[in-house]
Amino acid sequence: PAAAAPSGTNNVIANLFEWNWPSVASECTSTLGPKGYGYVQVSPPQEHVRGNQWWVAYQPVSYRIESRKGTRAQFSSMVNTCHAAGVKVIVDTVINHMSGQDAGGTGWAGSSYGHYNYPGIYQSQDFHYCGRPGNEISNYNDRWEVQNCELVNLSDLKTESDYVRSRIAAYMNDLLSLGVDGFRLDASKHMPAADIAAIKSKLSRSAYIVQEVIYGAGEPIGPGEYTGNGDVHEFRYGKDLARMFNNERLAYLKNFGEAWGYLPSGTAAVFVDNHDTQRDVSGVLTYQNRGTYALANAFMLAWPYGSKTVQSSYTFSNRDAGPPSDANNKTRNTTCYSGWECEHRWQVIANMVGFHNATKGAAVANWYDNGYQHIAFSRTGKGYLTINDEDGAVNGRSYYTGLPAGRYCDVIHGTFSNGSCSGPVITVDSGGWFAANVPAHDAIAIHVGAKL
Ligand code: LM2
Ligand code: CA
Repeated sequence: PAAAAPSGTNNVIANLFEWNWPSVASECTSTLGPKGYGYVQVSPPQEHVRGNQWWVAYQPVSYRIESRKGTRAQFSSMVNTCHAAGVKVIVDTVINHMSGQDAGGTGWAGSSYGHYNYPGIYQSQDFHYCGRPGNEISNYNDRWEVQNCELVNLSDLKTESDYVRSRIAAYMNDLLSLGVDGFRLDASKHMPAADIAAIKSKLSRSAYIVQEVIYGAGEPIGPGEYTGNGDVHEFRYGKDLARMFNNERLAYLKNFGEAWGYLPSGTAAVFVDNHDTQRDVSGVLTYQNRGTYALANAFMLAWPYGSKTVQSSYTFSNRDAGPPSDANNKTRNTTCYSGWECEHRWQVIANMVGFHNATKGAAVANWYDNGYQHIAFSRTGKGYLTINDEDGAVNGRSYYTGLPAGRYCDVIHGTFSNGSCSGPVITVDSGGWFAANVPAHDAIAIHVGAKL
């Protein structure tokens, strides 16, 4: 398949959900680049309907790059700044549909629109009218309906038409001209894979593609049929990982990945949560789970399956609420930990990005589990992680790492920089063993990129 996992050694994606462009730019320089993130995923940049909710961004009214997140000039400058920091940019791209209000109105940047009328872009003949009640998708067991009816009333583009495909490709080519490196294709399940392939063939150059196809048991449209176009999100991953932490056993993670019926690792894109699952899927681990969430991300970043995205969020109690700084519908800068959760900066998560980069390509070896919530494994010759999610500490145990002898920074509890470690140091002996105590619901991680 034409799939391409994000390239480069540093290929963890940080999804800075709802961050404005100037804030993304400064985060690339201050944190994402230095911590080893290879990509930032940004919210949809096109003009959208007005409103305070986060989801206005998922209702395009034109393809002008003018939105609550910032202007075209700010977007362009952000891409350049991130590139200078060694961080590539993936854009959340909304191409299945336009807006959802029946009434129409004026968009964020002043464009007027109707439900099936976007002057100069699309007219009524460019949309599907599926003829089912309210033109709405209701039966996910009906392939045709899922791709030709409307998702929550959003006017559904005729992606089989060459004009529509060309118009979408023109938008994506405009983004490519500004230097973007990849696209998250929103609502991919609602477009036939062949339509996405046709749009992709009109792009001016190659780009990373990750398609959002939510797995649903027994549904006719599955994530596997999209892998010819690029990566596909493996939604089972975050749900199953949460279930292991919440109700079952970490010991079962021994063969986590393809053996669980998932997509092939090379085309799978995974996360603990994303902006939708953190709101709408019960049981999924999110920032609200604090330490457990950090451990789940540590596991994801240490375990070689799929390409990984770290979600970065803001606190919410109402699922529709926009981000804190945007309460007055203004574009203000993001300030971490003041309503913005900034999970990508949490010590455990940010340091495990370094673990991921240092262990890339090394096979899992030396798996250990106690049958329940205490697990450990190495990435051959490069790193070692043990997670103790038992309710009690595990004391006085030795761990076989197979790592070169030496002194390693425990990157769960400390940060390695300029050759020193701000936390505990783990000593691996000449036989490849270390001894340490692991508190309840805690972990130890060491790798060759953080060796003293
Ligand atoms: C996606 N992937 O396929 C996004 O990840 C998801 O966040 C989007 O839904 C959805 N598809 C459409 O792009 C969000 C949000 C919805 C919201 C839509 C459109 O989860 O709640 O729908 O964006 O903004 C809202 C209202 C809904 C209303 C609709 C149209 O909640 O009740 O439908 O607007 O006015 C009548
Ligand atoms: Ca569609």
